Order: sequence, then C-alpha cells, then structure tokens
Amino acid sequence: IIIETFIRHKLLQEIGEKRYNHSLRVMETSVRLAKKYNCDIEKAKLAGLLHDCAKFPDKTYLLNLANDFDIILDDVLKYNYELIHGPLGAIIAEKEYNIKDREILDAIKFHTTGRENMTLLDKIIYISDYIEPGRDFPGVEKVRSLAFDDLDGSILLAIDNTIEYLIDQKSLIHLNTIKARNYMIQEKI
Ligand code: DGI
Ligand code: FE
Ligand code: FE
Ligand code: FE
Repeated sequence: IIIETFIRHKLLQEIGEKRYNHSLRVMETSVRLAKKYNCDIEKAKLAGLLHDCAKFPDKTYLLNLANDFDIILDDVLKYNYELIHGPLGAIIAEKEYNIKDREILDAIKFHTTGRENMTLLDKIIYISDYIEPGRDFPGVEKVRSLAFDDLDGSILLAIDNTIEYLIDQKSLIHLNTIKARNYMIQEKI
C-alpha cells in the first residue's frame, strides 16, 4: 500500500491529472477483467496503473529520454513518436517505479500495439486501455461488451478497428500490430 502511494504520487506529477485519471480507470477495468479471467490481480493493477507512465506530452522530452535509455527506434517508431511511450514506459516502470516483474513490464511495453503471443496480462491491459469508461469513439461499445464475454474476440475487434483507423489516416502500421492480429486469428483456429 505504501508502494502504491509512492507510485500514484509520482505518476500524477509526471503525466498530469487527465492521463492519471485515465490510468486509474484502466487500472479499475484491468482488475475487473483479471477477476473475470483468473489473471493475477496485483499484476493487472500495477500494469494498468503504470501503462502510460511514459506518456509525456512534450515530444523533445520524450525523445531525449528514449535516447538516454538507449531505446532503439525502428522506422515506424521514428515517424510515430506517440508509439514510443510503450517501450519507454516499460523501462521507466523498471528504473523509476521499481517494478521488476517481467510480465508487468511486457504488458506495459506492448500495450499500444499488442504483439505476437500476447499473454493474458498483455490482453487485459491492451483491452482495458481501449474500453475504459472514459473512452468514447465509434465502435467502443461493442468491444466493451465483448471484452467480458470473449476476451480474444474483443482484442481482434479492437485491433481491426485500430488498423482501419490507421489506414484511414494514411498512417504507418507497426509490425507488432500486424503480428498481434495474425496471432489472434491463428489462435482462434
Ligand atoms: O496512450 P493511450 O492514448 O491511452 O492509448 P494507446 O497507447 O493505445 O495509443 C493509442 C494510439 O496509438 C491510437 O491513436 C492509435 C495508435 N496506434 C496503435 N497502433 C498503431 C498506432 N499508430 C501507428 N502509427 N501504428 C500502429 O501500429
Ligand atoms: Fe498508451
Ligand atoms: Fe491501446
Ligand atoms: Fe492509455
């Protein structure tokens, strides 16, 4: 509990009230899903709370930090710096919030794109970020109700929606987004 107070205090200072409140809603959603799908509740709580710990609004600050922590920027990350807060978040959670659990750190690292072979915790954090009660975009209701009946189906639908949106925006699609989708489809068969 003392640890959680430290985390909350630091997080609020670092990412601001709006993103902090989003993080609390993701945490609550993650805990609900962890109970439903028998995932470790403490891990879901910490990963949900910290998933956006590197979501710094200032681009230069974010890029400098990524450089300081030797994050290798692939082509897509270079052009879409918003994607950096996932991998950077995993490092900051480890070094500045003292999270040593690999499962938690990976769920943070891949929360924006997903990845091949997503763990149950990865899936819960990915979808909680997408459906938390503050989210309001076309299609979210359907994913929200599906998440509590068919977690994998909800992930696939969320990835499809995201890819459709990215295509619409003429944005680059990260390979992990594609790999996550291929994996979810193959896993179903
Ligand atoms: O940090 P949040 O806003 O809470 O949410 P997030 O980390 O899931 O980021 C969502 C954004 O990430 C959304 O605008 C779509 C974008 N995104 C997800 N996958 C990809 C992507 N952007 C690009 N360019 N490529 C991707 O594969
Ligand atoms: Fe995020
Ligand atoms: Fe997301
Ligand atoms: Fe988020």
